[in-house]
Amino acid sequence: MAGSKFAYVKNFELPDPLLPGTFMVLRVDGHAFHRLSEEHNFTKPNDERALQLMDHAARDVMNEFKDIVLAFGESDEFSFLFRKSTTLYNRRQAKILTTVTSIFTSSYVYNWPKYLPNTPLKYPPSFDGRIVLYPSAKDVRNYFSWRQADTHINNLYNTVFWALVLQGGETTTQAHATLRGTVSSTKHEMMFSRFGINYTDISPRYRKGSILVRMEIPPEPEADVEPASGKISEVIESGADPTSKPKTAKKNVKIRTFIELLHCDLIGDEFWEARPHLLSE
Ligand SMILES: Nc1nc2c(ncn2[C@@H]2O[C@H](COP(=O)(O)OP(=O)(O)OP(=O)(O)O)[C@@H](O)[C@H]2O)c(=O)[nH]1
Ligand SMILES: [Mg+2]
Repeated sequence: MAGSKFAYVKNFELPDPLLPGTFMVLRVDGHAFHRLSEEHNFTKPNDERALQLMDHAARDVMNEFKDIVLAFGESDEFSFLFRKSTTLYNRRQAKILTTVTSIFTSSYVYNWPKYLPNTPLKYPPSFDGRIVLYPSAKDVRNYFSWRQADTHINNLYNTVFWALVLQGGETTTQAHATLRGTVSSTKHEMMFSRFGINYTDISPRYRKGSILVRMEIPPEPEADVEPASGKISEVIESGADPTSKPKTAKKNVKIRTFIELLHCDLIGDEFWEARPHLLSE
C-alpha cells in the first residue's frame, strides 16, 4: 500500500538493536528520590513500606516479561537481568527500556496507597532507566556483586549516621564529620558501644537488598497424547519431509515459573551454584 507523501519521515526512525549473545541488564532508578523521600516522610535510614513497594513494582515487571530471570533492588533502584538469548521485541533497545521503565513506574504509583495508605502522593514519582550489555557470566555476577556491595556500604553508613542524629543528638553536619575517614570496623564499634546496635541484627532486607529470582516448576510427566487443541504444537522430526504429515506430535511444554523473594548474599558462589539457570542461555 502506497503511503502518503509524508511517510518518508518514517525512514528517520533508526533501528536500535541490542547486540545478540550478550547479557542484558536494565536498571531503573528513582528520579530525585532524595526529595521524594523527604516530602513523603520516609523512615530513616530505611523505610520498609517504600522498599516493599519497590519489590512489588519489580515483581509486576517480571510477571509481564518472563525473560527476566533475576532482579536486585536497593534504595530507589532495581536491576533486571534478562535471559541471555532473549529476543524480546527483537532486542530493540528503546522499546524494551521504555516499556519496562513505564510498567515499573506505573506499578509504583498504582500500588503506593497499599503500602503508604496514610501518605497521599504529593506529586508523580518517576524513574530513569538504562540498559547495559555484559559479554560474560562473570561480568553479570560482578555487576550484581557491585550493587550488593553498594547496598552494604550505604546501609552501614546510613544506619550509623542516623543513629548519631536521631539518638545521639548530633546535627547532620556533625554526624558527617564524626564519620569522615572512618573504616567499617569503626562504624560497627561506634554503633554497638554508643547505641547498642549490633549490625548483624538489622533486617537482612536492609543489609542485603531484595533479590527476586524466577524459579521453574518442573513440568508434570505427561503421557503421549494426540494433538487436540490449539495449545499443542506439532514438531516435525529432523530429516522428515516437511510436506508430509508430521509423524510425531509433542505437547508444547509450557514451563511454569514463580518468583521468589530473597534477602541473601549473592556475592559468593553459593547463590549462583544453586541456580545455574540464571546464567545459562
Ligand atoms: N529516608 C529514606 N530515604 C530513602 C530510602 N530509599 C531511598 N531514599 C532516598 O533516595 C535517595 C536515592 O539516592 P539517589 O538515587 O542517588 O538520589 P536521587 O535523589 O534519587 O537522585 P537521582 O537518582 O540522580 O535523580 C537516597 O539518597 C535517599 O535520600 C529510604 O528507605 N528511606
Ligand atoms: Mg535516584
